[in-house]
Amino acid sequence: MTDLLYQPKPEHKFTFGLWTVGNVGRDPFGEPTRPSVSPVDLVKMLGEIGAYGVNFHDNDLVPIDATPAQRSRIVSEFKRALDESGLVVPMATTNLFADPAFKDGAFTSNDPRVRAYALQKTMSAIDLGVELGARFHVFWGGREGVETDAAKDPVEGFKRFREALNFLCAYVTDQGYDLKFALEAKPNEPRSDIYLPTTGAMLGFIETLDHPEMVGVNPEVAHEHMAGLNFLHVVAQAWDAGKLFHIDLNDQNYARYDQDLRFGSQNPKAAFFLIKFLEDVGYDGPRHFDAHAYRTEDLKGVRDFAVGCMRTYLILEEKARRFNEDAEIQALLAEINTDDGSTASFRGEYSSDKAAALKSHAFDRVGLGKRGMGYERLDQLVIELLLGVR
Ligand code: GCO
Ligand code: MN
Ligand code: MN
Repeated sequence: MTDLLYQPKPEHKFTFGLWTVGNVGRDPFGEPTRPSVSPVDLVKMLGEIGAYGVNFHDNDLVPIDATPAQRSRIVSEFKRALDESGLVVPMATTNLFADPAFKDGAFTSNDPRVRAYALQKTMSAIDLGVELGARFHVFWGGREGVETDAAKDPVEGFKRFREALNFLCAYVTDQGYDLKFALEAKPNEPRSDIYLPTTGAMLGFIETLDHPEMVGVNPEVAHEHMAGLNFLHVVAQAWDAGKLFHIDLNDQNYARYDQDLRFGSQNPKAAFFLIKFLEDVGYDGPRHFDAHAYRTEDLKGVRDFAVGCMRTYLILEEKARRFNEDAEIQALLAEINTDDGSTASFRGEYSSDKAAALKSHAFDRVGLGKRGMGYERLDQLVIELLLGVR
């Protein structure tokens, strides 16, 4: 019964990257603990568990040194697998971090040949994504940063990144592609410091581009938690700016290395408010899980991990519905937001009369300070809802 209720289906728009369910369990201290699975088999598995789509970096699908003939064989096999499983490709991205050529960054590398190669590689990755139906291209600049500020002037870094994005926006327009860019911020890992470290920084940067309307953000839970931020607030700002093009869902202990934990497994309360927000505002983009199974898991554990991400989303969605329908919670919220009407004439547009009236209004400051807000009771109701006794 419960299983049927939280059964992931394509209509839920759950997506996974090839690199997430394909993660082999390598870490900086140890070799892979799982066999590598082909993109075709990963697609098959995702279809079986009810996912909607699959995303990839260019080289998750086509090896960096593949010949044109190999590329076309791989792409047609992949297309067949997509057709058979009913999966779509909503997003693609470029691997601009794995190859040693990118050790000093891609678009911001100090070597102009690397910067040109990064543009070339990204144009090809865009072509590949579009060929498979992608509507978004994500830019995660994992190596666009430094270990030492002696190496680069950050303003020069922003300028190079801006030039690259302007060039690529123009390329997309020139090709007639229906494609948008989503910038993904991360404060560190693999570089000591990555430029434009938060989604907020990206939102500011986007407005300096030639075509800001083509560019939005792809915020990731773990990345903002690594920066010590409240992810809901980050997402809300992106949404408010009309820039929430895509989202990377996972989980992360605030004070640790980049963990990529199963969605909702570390901070279920924060995950609840996030899902409540996405559902309340009507976000209709893909729900992409950018996480991976614990290194302790075999392939069965990878499947458990992927199903777990989706089930937790659906369970939290159900909790959000119950929050919205809970009479006690809603009455409390109404009470908290009560308006005695005494300040109505001060609201809205500025006028000098309004300003003068407001300046001379007598407020009961001491009385205002005495009011209890009732948030303890409200939050306890949320906790009881989440813990399943409500
Ligand atoms: C990370 C990032 C990546 C990106 C991916 C898509 O921490 O490694 O989250 O997984 O999301 O490269 O651009
Ligand atoms: Mn990440
Ligand atoms: Mn990510």
